[in-house]
Amino acid sequence: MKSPITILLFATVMILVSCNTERRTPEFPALDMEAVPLLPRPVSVSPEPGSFPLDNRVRLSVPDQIPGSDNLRNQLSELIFESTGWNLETRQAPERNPWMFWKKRPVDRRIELRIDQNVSPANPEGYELHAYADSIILLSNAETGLLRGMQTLKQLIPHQSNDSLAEGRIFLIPTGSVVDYPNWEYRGMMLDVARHFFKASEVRDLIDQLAFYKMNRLHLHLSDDQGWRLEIKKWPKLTEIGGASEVGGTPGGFYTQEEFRELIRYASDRGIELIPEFDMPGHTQVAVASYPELNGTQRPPRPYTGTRVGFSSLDTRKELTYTFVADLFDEVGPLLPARILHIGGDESQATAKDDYLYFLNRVRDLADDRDLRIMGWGDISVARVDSTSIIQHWLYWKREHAYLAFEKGARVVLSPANKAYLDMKYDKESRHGLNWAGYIPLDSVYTWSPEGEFPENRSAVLGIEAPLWSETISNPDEMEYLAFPRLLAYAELGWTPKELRDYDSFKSRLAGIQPFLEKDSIDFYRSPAVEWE
Ligand code: TNX
Repeated sequence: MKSPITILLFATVMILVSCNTERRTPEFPALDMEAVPLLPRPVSVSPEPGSFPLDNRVRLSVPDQIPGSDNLRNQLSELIFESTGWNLETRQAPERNPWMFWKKRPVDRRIELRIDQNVSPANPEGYELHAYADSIILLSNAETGLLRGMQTLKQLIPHQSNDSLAEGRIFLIPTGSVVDYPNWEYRGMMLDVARHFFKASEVRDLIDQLAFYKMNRLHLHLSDDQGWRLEIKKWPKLTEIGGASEVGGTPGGFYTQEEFRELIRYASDRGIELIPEFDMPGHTQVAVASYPELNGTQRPPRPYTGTRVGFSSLDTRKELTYTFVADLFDEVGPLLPARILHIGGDESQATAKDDYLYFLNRVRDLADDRDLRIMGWGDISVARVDSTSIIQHWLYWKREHAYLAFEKGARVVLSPANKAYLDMKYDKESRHGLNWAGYIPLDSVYTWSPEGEFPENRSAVLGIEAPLWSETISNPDEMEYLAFPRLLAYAELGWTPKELRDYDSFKSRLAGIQPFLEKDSIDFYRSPAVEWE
């Protein structure tokens, strides 16, 4: 017969054993971080052979004290969900229960975001990502840097889970560190929603793509001869008449202010600033068709569905025109957290030279009164521009516009049409696009050196933007055909320092990124330069 003492002892041991929930961490294969195609290429990658097993018990930790913590938590959960299909818990580290001192702390594998002022101190987009066997720590001095780093994390998660290494599905992430920050401050794309309209949901999909490649500006060309795309409450006919059609005469569309506010928020949650453009005084045929009293030409004020340019103008000598612009700024200004508004100003051939200057200077006053900064195409540098203005260099043979801008202390964004226009055909076989600035195959994009454009003014150059005009594209598939994969090359020109850019490396990483393009159903152009899978 066993004594009660023995039974008690036995029971105690059994309880202790069963309480110890510690799982043995199996050994996972060592992976090489440098073998993962990261695009844009980071400033530095230091592999540490090993791997972090991402399974459905990993905890996401985003401390409340981090600025933008709610948004960061959402973005991180969404990213993990998209990559793995799991809704991982976001919570603080589990506390050890002092009454259960014999119990080991449960395995605490986590992905953690932290603010650290020592990371890339001069750059709010810089980040460090450290992947260890038991944790991934993402650090930045600001919310934006954490958003950028998350995209690197997304690229580090394999497309396929490994189902043979553990009981459940597991995604192995290579261990090591990435230290990274952008080459240029402004890394943008423009979409022309005036010539052909693109719905808010389609623009959101594009924003996701821009964010994935760490781009940070989306310029929307919201008005042109063929369409007016934003509701202006005091001037309702702009969208009633001006929003109704598009190039070719098909039905157009427009965004309500509410939708537009949402779009700006959607972009800013992903670290992207949205810059709206209302092109004036030219490129305004549909505005004067909506309100003939604004017409500054002899041309009948009827909507236009062709693709010519340079024939329309607002009446620059009529006070009503300035009431119109003031109302426009009053309604749009409050929607813009970044206070930057693009006023076009290109190709105003139907406006007399001194009327053009008079108009732009009056518009500038209206913007100043509302604390709005003006951005405009190179053409506007002949008017009153200064250190608050941003000039977009597009006419590659008219460098004097850019020089004038530099002289006046303005900042310049580089979009020379022969290098940066996403609406130029790849080659003569291209299904869509124009060719007035030449053909732009992938290698012409990648080997373009924005650094070489105005080296003597480098500090006044903000960065690059790739405009996509929509005369020849009318739906997302056609848009994607022109934008992808060239957009990825612009993303790398914008993010990666020149010394680290290498076309062969880019092409092979591009092929490696292909599964992401396919997963998002991007209808990319299969450039023959790339060995697609
Ligand atoms: C020139 S670029 C334009 C646009 C056209 C584009 C087509 C610029 C400021 N103006 O109106 O859509 O060419 O590539």
